[in-house]
Amino acid sequence: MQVYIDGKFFPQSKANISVYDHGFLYGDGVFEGIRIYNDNIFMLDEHINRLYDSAKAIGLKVPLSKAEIKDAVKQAHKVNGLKSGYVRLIVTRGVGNLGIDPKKCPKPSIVIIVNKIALYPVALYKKGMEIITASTQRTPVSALNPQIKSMNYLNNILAKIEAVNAGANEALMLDSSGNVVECSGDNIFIYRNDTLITPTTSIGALDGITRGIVMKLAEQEGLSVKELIFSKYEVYTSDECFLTGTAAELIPVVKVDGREIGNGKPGKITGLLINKFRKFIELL
Ligand code: PXG
Repeated sequence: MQVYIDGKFFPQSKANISVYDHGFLYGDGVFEGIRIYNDNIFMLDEHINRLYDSAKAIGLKVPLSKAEIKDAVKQAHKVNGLKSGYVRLIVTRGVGNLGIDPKKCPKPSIVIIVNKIALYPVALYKKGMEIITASTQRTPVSALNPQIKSMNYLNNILAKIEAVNAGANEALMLDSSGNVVECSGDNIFIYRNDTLITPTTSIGALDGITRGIVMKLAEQEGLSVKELIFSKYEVYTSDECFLTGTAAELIPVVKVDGREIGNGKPGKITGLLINKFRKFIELL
């Protein structure tokens, strides 16, 4: 695969960045994970807008205009010729010295990786998956707002480690008040009292692009959709549960902390939304 770094393409083995890049030294940078479906870059405008918002929030000036960065992503897609796959778009603070001051990094870098994406095992999409609640809380909005899709994913990684150690597929993360926020790399939805519910982004969930699509598709289907603040109790007692994300797409959850959700099988509304999402992708 050919990797784009600051306007040039390099073979993967030669695609290097400096160890003095503050993205490497401090996780100082922002990124997007974007799908390629049917030779199309999925929701490119939405991802680029979120990338710019993330960059703005950390005081990082993206060295290309939105139109230029979209062109660069399209070029990286073309050069690599993948009809389906994944784009990792990264803007790092750039090379500085051994101090956190971003002023010491005069030139941010843009990296675009195109490759295949490893999904959850296919069987889980039919069978549904098991998640656990992590003891690691989601980073508070007042510390590092999770709306910023930053290169520092340690908070999520610590939760994921807990899930893997417990033999589960994903970790549910709560805020300091016990409110459900999201999973380590996916947004969460529950279906309860004939309503599709997802945590409000104001408590620290990423404003997921897949989440947004699912909310629209559900509304089109005439479902009641709400963004609310709720606890593990509402998850345990929900009729259905599923996760959404660029990597995960829509995946049913059938067990949370050992409690079966609904009848322990992927729910009807979940199935309906998975089908609607697949059709939405095919129409592109
Ligand atoms: N919450 C978090 C914390 C995420 O990292 C989502 C929600 C879903 O957002 P989108 O916009 O993708 O619907 C994410 C996204 C990976 C990978 O490599 C992770 C994500 C996306 C793409 C790849 O594990 N997470």
